[in-house]
Amino acid sequence: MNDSHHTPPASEPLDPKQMKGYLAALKEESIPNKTYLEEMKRQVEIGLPGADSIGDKTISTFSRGELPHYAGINTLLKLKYLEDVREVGNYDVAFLGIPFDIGTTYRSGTRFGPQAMRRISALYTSYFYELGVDLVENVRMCDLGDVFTIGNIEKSFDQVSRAVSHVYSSGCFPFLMGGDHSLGYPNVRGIAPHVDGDIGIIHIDRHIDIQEKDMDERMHTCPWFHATNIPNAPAKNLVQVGIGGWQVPRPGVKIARERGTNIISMDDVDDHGIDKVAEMALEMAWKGNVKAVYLSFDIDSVDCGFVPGTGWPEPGGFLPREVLKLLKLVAREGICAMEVVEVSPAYDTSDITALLGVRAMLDVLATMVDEGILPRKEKAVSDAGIDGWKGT
Ligand SMILES: [Mn+2]
Repeated sequence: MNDSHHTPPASEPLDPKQMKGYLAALKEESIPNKTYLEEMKRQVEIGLPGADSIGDKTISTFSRGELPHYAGINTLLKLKYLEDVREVGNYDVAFLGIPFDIGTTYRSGTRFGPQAMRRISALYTSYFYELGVDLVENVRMCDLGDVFTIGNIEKSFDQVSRAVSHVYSSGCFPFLMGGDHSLGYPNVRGIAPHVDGDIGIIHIDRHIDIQEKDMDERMHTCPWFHATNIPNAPAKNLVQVGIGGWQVPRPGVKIARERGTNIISMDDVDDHGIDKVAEMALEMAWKGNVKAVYLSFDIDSVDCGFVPGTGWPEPGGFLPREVLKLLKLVAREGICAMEVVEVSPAYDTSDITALLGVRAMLDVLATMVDEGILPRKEKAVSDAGIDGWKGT
């Protein structure tokens, strides 16, 4: 018999009972549904019992909750709209819109990003299959509405830092829905003064976003120059992942080099894979006296074929599945806040860009719930509250 033609030994057959898909189905049984049942009851109370001809008695006459997914008024995940922001400390997690796009340098429209994410979030439930987490059973969440931004970059930055500072110092975890990427600066400025130590930044993007000014203003090409001027946000703890292509301005590259930020390009991701890159990014972001890591997710870090709804689309970025994995690996170590920026619905197709923005936030949230990081056990260190950011 000719050895070169022998059939290789069959690999071990996979055990269906050890597949993650099967194990996740088992885990579902152990998730409580107390909040869900209470909520169904409440909906029938306030929405009135349904018509006699309807057999399912959880159906109300007026739609007042998750169902039908095509009905209702869309806050994020149809969560409670928290009108009185003074109550935000009663919640573990707040989704806050920042409708701001005058920092854009090409296509505008990200001021409608928060609305687009809220609208498409209606098709999600609060249960995440893979992790076996049902958010409503574990964390108190609200939609805090939007920051009042105006047609002036610097004054809007002040409004944004004030709002973010208020949410963060209340002990509530902020998900910040942009808006353009210039928001990275006022967002970090609202949080950094409340951190007892340094703050690291993991910045996922195709663009380097660290020049001082662009067309004489602090545009969306500039957030990290100004954020890393904050005394406890050192550039050595800024990690920029996914950078590359033809839209990386040389003035920004010069600053990144001078300040010694950590740059992991898409080629590096290709060479080393998501797990290794996540490990490196976490190590660099948390190095030294860092007590909190801020996560900045620019939707345009994903290949433009998946995210048409953005201002500076660039081919060759992450696949959605890759970036979701990266985000979850970062979230597993705990972050202090997350922003999703550059969703621009006017250029979107079937809401897919906004949908990925929502997905990114919810995957990060579910991961932190699964890890026991949320609900947060302690409030921010500084009680300085809404004007705490003025300390820097
Ligand atoms: Mn970008």
